[in-house]
Amino acid sequence: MKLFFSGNSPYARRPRMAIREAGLAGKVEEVNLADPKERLTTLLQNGPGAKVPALLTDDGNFLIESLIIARYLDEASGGKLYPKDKKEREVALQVEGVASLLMDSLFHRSHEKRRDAGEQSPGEIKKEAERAKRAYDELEKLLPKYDGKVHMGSITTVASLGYADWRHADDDWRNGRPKLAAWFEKMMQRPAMAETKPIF
Ligand SMILES: N[C@@H](CCC(=O)N[C@@H](CS)C(=O)NCC(=O)O)C(=O)O
Repeated sequence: MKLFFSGNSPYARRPRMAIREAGLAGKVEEVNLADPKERLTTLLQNGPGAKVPALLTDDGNFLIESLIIARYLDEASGGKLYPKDKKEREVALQVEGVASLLMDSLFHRSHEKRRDAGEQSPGEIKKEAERAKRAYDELEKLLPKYDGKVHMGSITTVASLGYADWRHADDDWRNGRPKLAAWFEKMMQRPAMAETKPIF
């Protein structure tokens, strides 16, 4: 398998951490499409999206969308990325949903903030900032349910919070959320998280 990614993409970091945590590192070649031109050409040769991450399977199928790729990697690893227990699996999905919501919201706001001043929508920026705040609060509240677990819920949470540190440092998400802050520092000790940390 080949995983196409680019530097600090939080969407690509999600499968990159998953590959390491699921013991698939020897089976997946990671291809860093650092050059924007090369990235566009390579991705468009294989599909319509031109976004990372994308996974080329051993059978030659080109999978896009990080949630689909996570599902595929879970199957490829014999189910290492979600708990087997039904109740715990539900919690993993609940956390993954909130962390995905946060990632989309942070990403959208970051793009909006980088548009020319005349093109920005202050209303959109405010709406997404409020949504992100609610998601940070929910991840703090849910923490007792996923503390100490490594699954796609906790992996996606690390990807989203790491992206917040890079693009939305002003959110100061640790402030008032001490359990989430301590949990994040602990998770960052894991090789899968440390090796894929955004560089900024
Ligand atoms: N919904 C997609 C989002 C992926 C995405 O937006 N990736 C960004 C990098 S973080 C990208 O490749 N953007 C290129 C573009 O918008 O042309 C997923 O979950 O994989």
